[in-house]
Amino acid sequence: MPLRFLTAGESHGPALTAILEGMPAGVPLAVEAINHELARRQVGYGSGGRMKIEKDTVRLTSGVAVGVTTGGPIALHVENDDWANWEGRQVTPITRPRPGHADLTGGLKYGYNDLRHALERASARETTMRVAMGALCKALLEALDVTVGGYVIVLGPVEATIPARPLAELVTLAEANEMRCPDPEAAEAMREAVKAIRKAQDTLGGILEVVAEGVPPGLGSYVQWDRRLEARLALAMMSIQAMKGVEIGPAFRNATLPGTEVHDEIFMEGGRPVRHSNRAGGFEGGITTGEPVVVRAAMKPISTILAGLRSVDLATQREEKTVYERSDFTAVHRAVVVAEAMVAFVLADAMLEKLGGDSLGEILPRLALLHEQQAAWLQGGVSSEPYEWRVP
Ligand code: EPS
Repeated sequence: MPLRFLTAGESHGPALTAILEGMPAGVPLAVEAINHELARRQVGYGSGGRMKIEKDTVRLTSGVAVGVTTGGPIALHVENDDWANWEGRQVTPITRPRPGHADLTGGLKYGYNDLRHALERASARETTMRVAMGALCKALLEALDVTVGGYVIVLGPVEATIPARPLAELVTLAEANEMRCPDPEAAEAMREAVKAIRKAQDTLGGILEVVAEGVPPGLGSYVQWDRRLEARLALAMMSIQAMKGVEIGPAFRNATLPGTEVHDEIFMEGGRPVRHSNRAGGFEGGITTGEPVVVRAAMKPISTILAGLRSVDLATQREEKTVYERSDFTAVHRAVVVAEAMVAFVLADAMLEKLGGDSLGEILPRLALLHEQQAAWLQGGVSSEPYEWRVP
């Protein structure tokens, strides 16, 4: 795996850290672009009080010089502004695990005497660093003509109708409202649903979609289970806090239809094979087809619930309702930015694996050559001449 990253930090600790290793040299990088992504992750109707405290901005301390990457590990640092409210504070231990959160499983696993330690690291605060890291991957992808964008398609009971438009237009539509949904009518209904759920002291989940355009055919492989790029995308999506389901394209709907209505037929146009549909979500045999990559993820409702849920107090051994400190009512719109970052990471990694190279200058001609070779193969790489099958 050419690219890898680690994050560190607690939700209410002093700061968050990430290291991205394997980025080639010579990739233009603007701190403003990273901060722009961080700011996108912070907005969405139905956020709790924490987002009013934080103003996430990144400090790059390694791997970048004079606006371009050096090829060295890139270290990223974001301060938690909320730390000022926690440092030296007398904290009440959390003794009633919230159903759906990592409180009970974390406690059982690590033997904490305060369940707070589980939430500190399990918290989606960590996704700040995924987004900062993902902005670096997006910069590499941009240089390779790959665009990644996302939006909300379902929020609680509201399902959007996504217009058949290019990704850039869908993203512009989505970014124009607080629900990050490209269907303005559905966005309004989603907003109302969040308003109602807030009043009911409850929470909502939903489904988001991330699309990548410009991905060349031939990334990933069927030859080994862990080289199927779809599988790597699924891992990346499922690694995001609160995600409980993933599909490539409309996979779950495809499962209900006959094959003739699912598979994307191939036509010859302008001397090359083309598709008129992309129900495969950009993959066949674990390999990219050259059509847009489409990944969807289902997010469960936030598990910190104002009305409380039935649980047990592990200090008294009695059944009690959970205690509410502070949280979001929904975070699907904000999770879109995190999902984009993870898709960007997987695709940047797959591009580097396919193309190799230590600098952008080395990689760009390899990408041009890949396109040339694929075009040449389509024109004469396959022969109808019979031959004798042997295993030497
Ligand atoms: C989170 C709980 C909330 C969210 C947090 C994730 O934080 P707090 O407990 O401080 O109110 O705001 O998300 C973020 C801080 C963030 O940056 O997205 C949780 O328990 O997972």
